[in-house]
Amino acid sequence: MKRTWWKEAVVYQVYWRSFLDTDGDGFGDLEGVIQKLDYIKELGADVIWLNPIYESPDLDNGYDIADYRSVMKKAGTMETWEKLLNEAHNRGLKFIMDLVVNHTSDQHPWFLESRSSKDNPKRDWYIWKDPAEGREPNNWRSYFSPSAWEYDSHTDQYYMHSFAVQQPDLNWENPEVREEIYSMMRFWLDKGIDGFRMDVINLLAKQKGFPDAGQPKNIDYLGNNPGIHEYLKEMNEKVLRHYDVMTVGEIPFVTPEDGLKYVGEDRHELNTLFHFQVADDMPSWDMLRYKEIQQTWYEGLHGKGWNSQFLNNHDHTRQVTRYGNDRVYRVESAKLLATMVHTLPGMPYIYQGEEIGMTGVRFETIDEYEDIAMKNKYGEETGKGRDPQEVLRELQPLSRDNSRTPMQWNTSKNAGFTSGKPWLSLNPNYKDINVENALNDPHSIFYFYKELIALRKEHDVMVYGDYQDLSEGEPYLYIYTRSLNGVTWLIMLNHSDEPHSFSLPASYTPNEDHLVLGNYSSVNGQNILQPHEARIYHL
Ligand code: TEU
Repeated sequence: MKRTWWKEAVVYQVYWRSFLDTDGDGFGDLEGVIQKLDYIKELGADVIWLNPIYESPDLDNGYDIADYRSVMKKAGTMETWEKLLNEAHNRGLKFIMDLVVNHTSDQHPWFLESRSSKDNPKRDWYIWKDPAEGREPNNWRSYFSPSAWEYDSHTDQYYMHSFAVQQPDLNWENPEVREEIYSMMRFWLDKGIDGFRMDVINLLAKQKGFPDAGQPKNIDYLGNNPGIHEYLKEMNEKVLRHYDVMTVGEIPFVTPEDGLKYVGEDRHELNTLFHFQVADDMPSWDMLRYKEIQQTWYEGLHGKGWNSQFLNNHDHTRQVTRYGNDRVYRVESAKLLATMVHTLPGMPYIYQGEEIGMTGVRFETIDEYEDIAMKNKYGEETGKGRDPQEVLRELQPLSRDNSRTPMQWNTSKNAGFTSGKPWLSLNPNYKDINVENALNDPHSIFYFYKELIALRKEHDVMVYGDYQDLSEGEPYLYIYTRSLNGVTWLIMLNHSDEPHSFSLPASYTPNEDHLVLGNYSSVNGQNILQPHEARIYHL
């Protein structure tokens, strides 16, 4: 496939509010990101993805935007943002921003106007419907609440919201809305950013006629509806293709077949995507399902479009806790998961703290949590009369706060994250797990990531190589090759707490001298993989 800079890149996601606080308000800030750019550079990442920094009431941590063209106070000022962009570019780092255009905050002036009267010129900028026999227009659920509709007594109509009540959906059918969004995108692109991560971008088009859903609990009716590709093609034509930038679409509920429609190189829509088959189908590790997902996406996109690889982000519990073993084999298993993500086909994403093996949390009471998705669900379930403790226990493992606790820099108070009161409690394990320790230990997870990233820079096979799974049906071992122009790499992973042996056809038997990277200091028997052992060979 055609070479491009972004295909070869490793992205580091900065959840700025939990990164580094420099003014003592308990929230990370843009100045904090500037101070840690050298750290990101040291790791070797190429691109920074910054979560939303726009003016916002901040009910959904910045995903409820009240002004697309200004910076929220907690984060800093436009001046600091510009300094951050410059400083990143000075270090050769690319910089992409979150684009959240399925919905705004209910405090956005557009929505305030829209709700003010039925004949307001902005009425049609959002999705308003009459009650159906005195009730919601249909039975759709939203992500964060039992109904996707909120009644507004002022005009006796409902508005639609795919997420919280405070996040009304924009009406993309309205050309004025689209032009306004395109102009806002140019505003940031003209400042010199290198692309966008596009929040739930496949939700923009709504089902025509807003019919009741057969299974109102499965909310996939919110996405991938007719019209979505016309919007994305228009966005590409009017905005994106005029800049040398990358785009990664957040695309829930998508199969490889439909995924190709978003990222096919001949389609001129997006460059790459996040699909959620792993996150949605695998509450915990499931080797067979994972291989199947990799296989079908590889076949679906091979030679035609580009994938992304990630196991966690600010919405999903930290990977070593959810998909590894953070109790007995934290270091080994963090390195194994890293090896996998960085050697499978697609762009690897690193979520801040992953590179030191940060783990999920378990707070004792609901009051210690901040995640609006979790809090709403807790209210909904306890409202049905369920036992609050039981509901809490049920929601803890996948609460979004698992990955949002502040970055653990050192052993000092609040892990060096803030001198004030942190907006979300720290994980108490910061005395052991922190950046300072990682940088002082040549065998740390951090340096393992650094090596993986450095290898990608030298070996095209990691980026462009063909993929072949040699371990289909095998429940613990994952063994596969990547091959390009006569070079073949063999990746061997034992995703389990027990040693496992394997046998490979002679042509795949590795020569011990050809070990490129491994997470155990010595190879213990050529045909046995230790618990959570990962090896990369050059055949
Ligand atoms: O998340 C959308 C979202 O909830 C999905 O990505 C979900 O994780 C996926 O479908 C798997 O089930 C985005 C943001 O990342 C999130 O933080 C926001 O709260 C949300 O959009 C609303 O803007």
